[in-house]
Amino acid sequence: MAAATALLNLKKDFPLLVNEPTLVYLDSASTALKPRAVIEAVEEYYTNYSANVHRGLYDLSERATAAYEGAREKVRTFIHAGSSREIIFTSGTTASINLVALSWGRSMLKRDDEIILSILDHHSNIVPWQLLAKDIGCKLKFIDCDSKGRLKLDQLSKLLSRRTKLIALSHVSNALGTINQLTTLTQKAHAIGAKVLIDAAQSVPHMPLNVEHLNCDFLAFSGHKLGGPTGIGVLYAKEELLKQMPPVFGGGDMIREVHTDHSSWNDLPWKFEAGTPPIAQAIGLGAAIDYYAKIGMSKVRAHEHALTEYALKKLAELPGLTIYGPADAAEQSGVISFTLEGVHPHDISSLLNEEKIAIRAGHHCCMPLMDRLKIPATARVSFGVYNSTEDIDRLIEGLKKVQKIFKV
Ligand code: 7TS
Repeated sequence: MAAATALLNLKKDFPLLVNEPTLVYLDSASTALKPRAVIEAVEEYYTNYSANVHRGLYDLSERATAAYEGAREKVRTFIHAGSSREIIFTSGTTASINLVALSWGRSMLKRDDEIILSILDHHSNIVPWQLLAKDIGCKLKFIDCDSKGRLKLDQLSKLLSRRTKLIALSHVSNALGTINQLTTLTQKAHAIGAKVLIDAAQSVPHMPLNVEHLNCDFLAFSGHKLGGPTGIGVLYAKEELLKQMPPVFGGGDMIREVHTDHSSWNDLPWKFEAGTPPIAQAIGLGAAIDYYAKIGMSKVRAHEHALTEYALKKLAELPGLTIYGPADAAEQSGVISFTLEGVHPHDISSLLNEEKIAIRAGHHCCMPLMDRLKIPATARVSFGVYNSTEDIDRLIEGLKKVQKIFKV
């Protein structure tokens, strides 16, 4: 039985669940539901002070600027960065990783330099590096995982070489939920002068995170997976790196001076934020951070750990069900991937949908991992602060119905 004391009771904070009380939403790894406070913060901006930022010398614009920059400060505090100059607003994890590849990658790497990724990674942390590799001739290497989806970190010493310039990998696997232990990896990378990029899309929303303790050079995440709006994300990078990196997009706001034959760049972080930024989205992300910070990320993790433990136990009781991933709540975030013998994952998802249960089925944007596991797809449930053990009981009942229909 799950540690009941750890469980939160927060459905009432989420208008979508209040309006749809019979819905069981188990797809938070795709995107998280939005708490009322986020929706209200966005509405407040559009209703009462929807001016542009950094340019108007009038009250409304100053208010918008203060709210936008205030959101940056909330992000800084939330991930424990040393300075708000290290927090760049982007449109999401994908954009953040691409920014590093296009700016740092193109300016700092040369032909035959090496980048180490992992087989667990999302396409967003593979394809930008493939594009870079094609562009400049650098090489990609992959850390493998074992049959339980744990990274084989002992391979690192073989993979690292004097040509290694970057290790980029996910903190938590979106497909299997594995929590990757990164401290030793970061130390080893730094010992040979390589940088470390952490794709924290699936960790920032689910556990306490401190970039100074992680000692990473870059870290990327998306606002929408943390209950914020879509269209906003964050790139954290160490200030000394951002100072050396050229801008990727040119335009308004990112310049200090523009002449017909040359331009100079604005201070950090604005050097990397060309054009009108996603103002409402940043303000909404700030409200999401307030919401999660008030709960406390240790409590969020404890809640999701309890749900994962409960779900792993219940799922293991179903005949013909195979779990991919560690199948140990201590080693995984609130993501569980599985298959049911004799039923395609897409059929599981469609039939559960008829029971008003939303889960994801497919390759989860992790085709190399699916190839490695020799499966085309899995069914995946993923939890958020609003889920309950009743949701998992409904899932189990739904899966029993699926088995009945397929006579397995
Ligand atoms: N990295 C990881 C680890 C992810 O899980 C995702 C999205 C991304 C990067 C990309 O984030 P985006 O906000 O830029 O799109 N993961 C998922 C998922 O698991 N299901 O839908 C999206």
